[in-house]
Amino acid sequence: MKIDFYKDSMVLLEGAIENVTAKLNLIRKYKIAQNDRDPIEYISSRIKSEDSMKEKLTRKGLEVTLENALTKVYDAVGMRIICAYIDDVYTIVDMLKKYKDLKLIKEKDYIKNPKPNGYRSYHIIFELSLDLAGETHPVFVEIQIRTIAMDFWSSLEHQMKYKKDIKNQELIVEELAKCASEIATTDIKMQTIRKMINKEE
Ligand code: 0O2
Repeated sequence: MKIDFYKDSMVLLEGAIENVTAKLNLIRKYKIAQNDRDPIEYISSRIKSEDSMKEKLTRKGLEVTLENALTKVYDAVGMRIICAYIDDVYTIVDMLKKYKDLKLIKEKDYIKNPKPNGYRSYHIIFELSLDLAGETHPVFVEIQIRTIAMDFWSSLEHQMKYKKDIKNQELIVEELAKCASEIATTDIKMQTIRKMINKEE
């Protein structure tokens, strides 16, 4: 039997995405109004699928309940913000942290501290309080912020998770690690060139 994890909470999960998207659009407009660059290339969002949520709760040894899905796991709502440059990633992080109604729960800087496989991204989890029908509901939102190049790498690397019996897995892991490091170097070079062109700093 398929369990409807989210039930009536779907409206809150969708509301959280709309709320954070509105904040991000405001940041973009503010930066442009300041004669600065738009720091965001694009935003994507998803509500974790029921199957994926069920698998995650089970993997974490938690009972498969709506309560646990919404309070013990923080990525029922996931958002991804893709930036052109590394400094844009940190601009977004700083600006999001200024919102008083976003409570910082957890953050991980996998750009300064990449994972051993080469994964780079900034992860941040906020708790947002949404008022609905006279009640206040906490909703967690997991936000991943990274560059276009880091996202390109991450999409290909993520495919390995779902492919069984890959031939030459060791070689692929090694090659991906090399690509991650080349991408990191290129991201820094591109940012330096942009600063030179625009005579920044
Ligand atoms: P999916 O299918 O993308 O949703 P958590 O597992 O979230 O409870 P953890 O380990 O603290 O706890 O989370 P972390 O490190 O912040 O990673 C959460 C998400 O980041 C993952 O979600 C992936 O989307 C992404 N991620 C983390 N590490 C890697 C990596 O090495 N490669 C790629 N491609 N993505 C990564 P899920 O739920 O694991 O998967």
